[in-house]
Amino acid sequence: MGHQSLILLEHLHAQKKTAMPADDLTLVLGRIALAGKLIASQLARASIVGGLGYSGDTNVQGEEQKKLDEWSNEVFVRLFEPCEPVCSLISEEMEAPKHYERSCHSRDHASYAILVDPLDGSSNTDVNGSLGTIFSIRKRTLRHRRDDVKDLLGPGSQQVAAGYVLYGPATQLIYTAGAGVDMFTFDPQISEFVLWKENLKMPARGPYYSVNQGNIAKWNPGAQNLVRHLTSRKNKNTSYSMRYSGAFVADFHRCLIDGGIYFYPGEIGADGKSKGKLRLLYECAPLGMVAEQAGGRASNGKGRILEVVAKDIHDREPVYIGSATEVAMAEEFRAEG
Ligand code: FDP
Repeated sequence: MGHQSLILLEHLHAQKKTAMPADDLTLVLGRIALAGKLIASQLARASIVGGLGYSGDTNVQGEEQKKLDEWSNEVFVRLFEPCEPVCSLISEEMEAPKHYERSCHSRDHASYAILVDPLDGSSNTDVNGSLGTIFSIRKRTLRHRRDDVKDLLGPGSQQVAAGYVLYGPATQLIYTAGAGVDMFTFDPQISEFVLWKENLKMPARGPYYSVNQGNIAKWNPGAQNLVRHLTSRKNKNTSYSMRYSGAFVADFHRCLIDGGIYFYPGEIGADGKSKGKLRLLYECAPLGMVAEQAGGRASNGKGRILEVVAKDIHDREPVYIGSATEVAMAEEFRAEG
């Protein structure tokens, strides 16, 4: 078989210093890994089992849902039913949180909420492009009032673990529990996630920027000037290549490995999305935690994403994320306009 690396479960058992007790982390990440395997397999078969296209429904933010969005959400809802450490699940696809029947205070130790974007980059489903799942794990502190989710709106620095699954040519699981970033690749021959890189560090600067430049006319002047700078070709510090996949997870993953910046700025104008498009709790904050744990940065253009407090579970936030050099550059341009 030729495997010398640890599989996910062995790696989790060997963990010592994490922000979440090892037993709880093992149970929750085990469920996420299982969801990742199921979603990867469904993505591979969707075109031959009628699983592509729109479902006819819209989500809470008024976006048309793909059949695969709904299917992936259902996978999470079902898989966490028997996962005792998790008492609440918040998803991009559901208007209201799902609280499982067990109560949050029945355990001797902490209970958690999982916040998830089950299928990120869903415009890629029908064209066999890369997609992802993003997850964030937070401790529940209002344990006697599980319907009140105020305790989950605090800054992203309160996350105890976060990460994503990337569905590309390979399926990979990347997570942090506050002690560095570890990466696993799914090996279909043994149906396990196998450790690929431990304590990964993001390059301090990189050659790429990722943004939907088709929207440039709608952005704030700071973001427009940032792109002018990145493409001005005056010297090697202003000569970047653009890569944009249409999936935040895939573009962030490139930054993590090769360095660079992904951004989704706020828009100006009466009908503009002043906070951009990405959701704070289940997109920006979790990938922000991964970025910081890998030595990178995540900003809303003005300051650290992990310090932003949400008003509502579905809040959006502008995001500039990736290598420290390029994120600092983005903040400088944003400060000017
Ligand atoms: P999608 O709506 O297709 O799920 O999460 C939002 C997101 O994808 C990101 O993954 C992606 O980077 C971005 O939106 C794409 O939006 P644009 O089409 O506006 O570029």
